[in-house]
Amino acid sequence: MIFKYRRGNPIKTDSTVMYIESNNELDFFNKIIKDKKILFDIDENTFVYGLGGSNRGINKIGYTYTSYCSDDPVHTEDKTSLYAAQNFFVIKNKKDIFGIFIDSPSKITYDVGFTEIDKFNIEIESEDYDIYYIKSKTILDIVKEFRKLVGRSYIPPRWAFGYGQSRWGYMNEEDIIRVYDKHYENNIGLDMIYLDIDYMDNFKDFTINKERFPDLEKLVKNLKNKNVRLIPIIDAGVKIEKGYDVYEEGVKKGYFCKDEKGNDFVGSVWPGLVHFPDFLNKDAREWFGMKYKYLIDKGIEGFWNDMNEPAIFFTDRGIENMFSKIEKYRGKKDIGVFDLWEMKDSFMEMNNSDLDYKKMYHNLDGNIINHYNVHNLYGYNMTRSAGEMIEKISPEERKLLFSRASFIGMHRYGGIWTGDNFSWWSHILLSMQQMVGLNMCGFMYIGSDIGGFSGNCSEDLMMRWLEFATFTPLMRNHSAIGTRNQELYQYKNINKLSSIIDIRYRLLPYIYSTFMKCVLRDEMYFKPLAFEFDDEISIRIDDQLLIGDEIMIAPVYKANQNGRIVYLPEEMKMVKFKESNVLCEEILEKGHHYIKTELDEFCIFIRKGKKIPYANIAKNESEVNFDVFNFLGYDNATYEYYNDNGIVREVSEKYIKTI
Ligand code: MIG
Repeated sequence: MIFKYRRGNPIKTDSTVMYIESNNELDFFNKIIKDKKILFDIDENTFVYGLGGSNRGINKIGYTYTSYCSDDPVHTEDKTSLYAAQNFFVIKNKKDIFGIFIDSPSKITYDVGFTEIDKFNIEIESEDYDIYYIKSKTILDIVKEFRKLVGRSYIPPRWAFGYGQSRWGYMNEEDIIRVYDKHYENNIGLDMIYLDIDYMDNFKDFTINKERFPDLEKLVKNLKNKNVRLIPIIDAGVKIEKGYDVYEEGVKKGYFCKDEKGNDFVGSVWPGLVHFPDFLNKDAREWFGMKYKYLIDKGIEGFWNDMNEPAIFFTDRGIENMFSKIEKYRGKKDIGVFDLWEMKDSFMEMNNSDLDYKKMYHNLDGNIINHYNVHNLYGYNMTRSAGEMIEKISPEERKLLFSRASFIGMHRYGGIWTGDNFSWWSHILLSMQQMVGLNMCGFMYIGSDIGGFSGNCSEDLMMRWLEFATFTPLMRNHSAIGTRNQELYQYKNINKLSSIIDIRYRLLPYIYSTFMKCVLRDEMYFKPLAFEFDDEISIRIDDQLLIGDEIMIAPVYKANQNGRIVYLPEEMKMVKFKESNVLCEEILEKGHHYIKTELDEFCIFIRKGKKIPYANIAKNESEVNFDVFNFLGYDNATYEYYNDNGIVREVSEKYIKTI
């Protein structure tokens, strides 16, 4: 059952696809809502799950989170906002279980037992919002009802479940060809190579640097013949440059965000000075989305949308403010530490500043709206713009699309990656935990930069990271310019690394089939044990995940380990992989086990009475045999197998066969 409470006149977000009549008289709402505040009592038996890809653990209790899409590349434990704003969560305690979805683009703060250990306080900045209260028997049923409310999740082409290699700093055609050749020579599976901002001409969207990529179309074709796709990045900001068509059209048609004087708002990002397309304006959305055709016409079949919080490095205002603060210190001999801090702050305050966001305006259905109030809708609508138009351009075939910033609603148009993580062991765990909240909020095609974006990745970290990422729908190795090269062939034990990729391809029929069933039926791909088992141990486990209905994983995510303790909530069959093959299988009883896994070994645990498809080794998706394979797991089990041609947009039960 879904109930809705409406306060005032909320800005429309298009997050939901179902109309629900509001019922403000409901007792439940009157108990929890006080103006702009919502309050729940919590105790040591309360669990709060959800809030998308927010920071920290699977159970959100113990910290505060702010929904405010933020370009923050340092995901330490103290951070309250990352790139996304996803306002759905489930509360479970001994007496009750329900879901809450706050449909509002406003900044929203969740204080989950942080300030007061027994209170979960929510504060919505805006006066106007919708709140949905979802009541059902289990967490999974609540998630299902919620997902019906917000609509079916985006599905990429099947090849996008292959392995992808990315790095900021592949400068030209030669670099890309080298990446391909090295994977080929070293027998490393590969489906995608990503183009970061360097392929563009001066960081201008929908342009190609002709010196670096003299014939992109040919490069795309050659790689496609080898079953590898090139996936370019698109940034939100449009360079201000006379003669550049995207800029000139946008200005002429009035499709850019405005400043308070009604001029096109100016910020600075990679291309230098830019305007920001007004993605809240439907016409601007159509216009920008159609620009992707330029690259699609060159054979491109997928994109990643970046910088769409939107990130702003600085504006005139920030620069002015900085000079006005530091000017007075010029020539002064006795600068104190507070002075120094003021100077420093005036620099630090420049990027992604609310003071700038508050000077930006949108045109939403003819209403002029301050950006600050709809900030969380920006990245969502950039990806919606691309998703809607790509579907027009290619109605029959799915294309790959994922984004950095997001909001619920965007899950219908694209996937996401979790942004700029670090080459830290703790970020394997963070990534595992983020997957759960994201799935709850409808984001199914998800993954994190494997090996870590910032910092330098060691071979053992890469190995363990891959072992987890073998199971994430988006499996992409990505890193920042200036960091240690972390393509798998850069390390000593290339074979050990590539054999993990081999397992990914052997499991592809399972991973894809599970993904498709979850999208079709509004189920979760990644689940914590607590969503299916209610024993006292299972409900506290936050470093093991169930996948679909058949398996559990318990990745090693710490340095210098040759195994870990794994909890089995019921009897399961452990299958250990090594050197591209099954090393051993063993039925294990319910309870704790120390599972030994050397660096190049990892396990799945198949649930009692289940089996999963297991294909031959392939080096890319097109080599995978989706019709003929073996099984892993329990004899006499059956499996519901989803198998289509990997590209049709239609999703249907008819593609499922019990085998
Ligand atoms: O300011 O395009 O998160 O994946 O490599 C950094 C360069 C801009 C941030 C993205 C990252 C990408 C990088 N971008």
